[in-house]
This record gives sequence, structure tokens and C-alpha cells, in this order.
Amino acid sequence: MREVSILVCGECGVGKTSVVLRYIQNEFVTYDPTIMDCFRKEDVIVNENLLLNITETNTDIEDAVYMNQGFLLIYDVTNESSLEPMMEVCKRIRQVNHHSVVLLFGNKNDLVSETGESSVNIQKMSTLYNIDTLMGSAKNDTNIKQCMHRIAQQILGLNKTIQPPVHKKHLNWNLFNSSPSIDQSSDLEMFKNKK
Ligand SMILES: Nc1nc2c(ncn2[C@@H]2O[C@H](COP(=O)(O)OP(=O)(O)OP(=O)(O)O)[C@@H](O)[C@H]2O)c(=O)[nH]1
Ligand SMILES: [Mg+2]
Repeated sequence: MREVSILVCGECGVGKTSVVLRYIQNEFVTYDPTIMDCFRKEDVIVNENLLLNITETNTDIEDAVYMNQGFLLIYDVTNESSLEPMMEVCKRIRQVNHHSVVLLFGNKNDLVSETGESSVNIQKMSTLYNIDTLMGSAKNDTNIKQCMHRIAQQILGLNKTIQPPVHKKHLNWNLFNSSPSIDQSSDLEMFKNKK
């Protein structure tokens, strides 16, 4: 049986354990704060039995970035400040491997009324770092299985929608800083032109 390894990262309390336990055992449970925890689940993905090794961490990803094929970065849609640290994680992942699979997941969308478009920052992050994005809820079981399956499929190369990043220089661009440096101005133009 083929195996895939997925690292789940995010700030404290964004719902990492809740997302993983919803996927592993289809439960929404109260769980203690986690430093690191590992889970395994066999699943059928595109007609193939697959073993998913899922590691949750809220510590430094430095070593883990070399040991995993896929990354599920979770932020809390009700807490904008939980998104910014994921930029740094994206940067680090892309410095190590341009081709690893990254999905940014906005959790707790059961708490927000609007279900529409993701924010401009998320769209920019997606383009700059070539990452997939999804929103959902561990509580309501919205898009939980889908996000794990999307990562696994992309790792296996079954889903060709994510292409390797083209714009290497984007790695230095700080989306949360309104004044990008001069050598990154062409990136800004690119986004202006896209509007
Ligand atoms: N409303 C709502 N609450 C959620 C959701 N997911 C998690 N929570 C709540 O958010 C809190 C934190 O959830 P955890 O899953 O423990 O978060 P975590 O990221 O694993 O936290 P640490 O392990 O401390 O880093 C808990 O009270 C959960 O019940 C969700 O989709 N909707
Ligand atoms: Mg946890």
C-alpha cells in the first residue's frame, strides 16, 4: 500500500486537532492543546487504498519540512492574525521544495455568515506560493475529507491542477506589508493588472 505523509500546521487553537480527528474518526471532540501528535488512517482515494500519516504540530517546522510530502496549513477564519504566520510557513516550505503539496485551509467557517470569496491576501498567497486553498469547518464536517483527499491526490500526482511555482522571486514578497521593495514591484504590477 502506498503511503503519504502530511504535516498539519497552524497557530494554537485554529482547530488542527479538530480537523484531523474529524477526518480520522468523524468526531468533533474537545481535545487538549497539542505540541505534536501523529495519526494514521487508511482511506480509499481514487480507487486506491492509501495510508495517510498525519502529523500535527504547532512547533517549529524546520525538520518536519524535509520529512513530509504534503502540508495542511490551517488558519481560523474568525481570526485574521492566525493567517499571517502561515506566510512564513509557506515561504519555508517553498525554500526547501518547490513541488511539495500545500493546502491552506480556513477552518471554523461555521462561525461566519458569508460563505463567498476568500480574502485578497489568501488569493495572493495562493498565487505567490502556488498553493491550494479551501474553507470549511471541523465542527460541521465541511470540506474536511475533501482537503485531505485533495492533498493526497496531489501528492500522488493524480490531480494535475497545481503546477510547480514559476515566480521564484515572489518568496520575498511580504503580503502583509503594504510597501513591497523595489525589486518586487513587478509582482505588485502583476496583481494590479489582474484586477
Ligand atoms: N466553531 C468551531 N469551533 C472549532 C472548529 N474547529 C475547532 N474548534 C474549536 O476551537 C478550539 C481549538 O480546537 P483544537 O482542535 O484543539 O485546536 P488546535 O489547533 O489543535 O490547538 P492546539 O493543539 O492548542 O494548537 C476548540 O474549542 C474547538 O472546539 C470549527 O470548525 N468550528
Ligand atoms: Mg491540537
